[in-house]
Amino acid sequence: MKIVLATRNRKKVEELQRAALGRSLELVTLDAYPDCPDVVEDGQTFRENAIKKAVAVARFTGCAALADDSGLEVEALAGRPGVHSARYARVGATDSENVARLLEELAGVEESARQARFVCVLAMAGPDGRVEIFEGTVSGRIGYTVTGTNGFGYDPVFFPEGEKRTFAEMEGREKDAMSHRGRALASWVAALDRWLV
Ligand code: ITT
Repeated sequence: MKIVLATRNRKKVEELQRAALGRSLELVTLDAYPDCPDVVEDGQTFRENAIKKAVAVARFTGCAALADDSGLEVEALAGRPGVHSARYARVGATDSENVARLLEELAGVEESARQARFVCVLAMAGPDGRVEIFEGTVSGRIGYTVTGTNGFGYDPVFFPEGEKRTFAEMEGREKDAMSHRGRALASWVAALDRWLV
């Protein structure tokens, strides 16, 4: 079965591809569709944005499409950056700019108040307009400094609950086993039978 990965984030692509390893799926990236228009992510929720991205790509390509909308919700910031995680510091921000802004906003916030969670919403859309949603979350806390070089985004400041290492200090597979995306992808894999034609 051919599925187009409806994301321009290469690190997400790596994580999505790992979940599909060993399964008879042909995962294609948007590199194969250079004219596919960018989707404006103006939804108020991860779910809205994920559906918008998946449906647009399925329509454009005529294939099933899998989109991922995800982000970090920090308790002390009333759930921010949330759906704005990718553009927290500014539109087009780099990961380090976003992380720097987060650490600045949390300066002086004590350890017990640094709880956060990552959320991942996957939307699978068919060219016929059918959509299915899969969600995953992981709780943890935000550290005080950047630690580790693996992963992407806020990984170097996120300690999953019960762990002494950030996601950026873990190998990809270790992160997958406990991450928001890993959990959403496990439900997606379990539902794939429903999509096979
Ligand atoms: P696409 O929309 O093209 O998929 P994007 O990076 O813009 O790519 P989002 O709008 O879903 O994707 O924003 C997700 C942001 O949330 C991402 O850029 C990171 O800053 C953060 N994020 C999501 N998952 C993460 C993870 O596993 N580790 C660290 N940060 C993550």
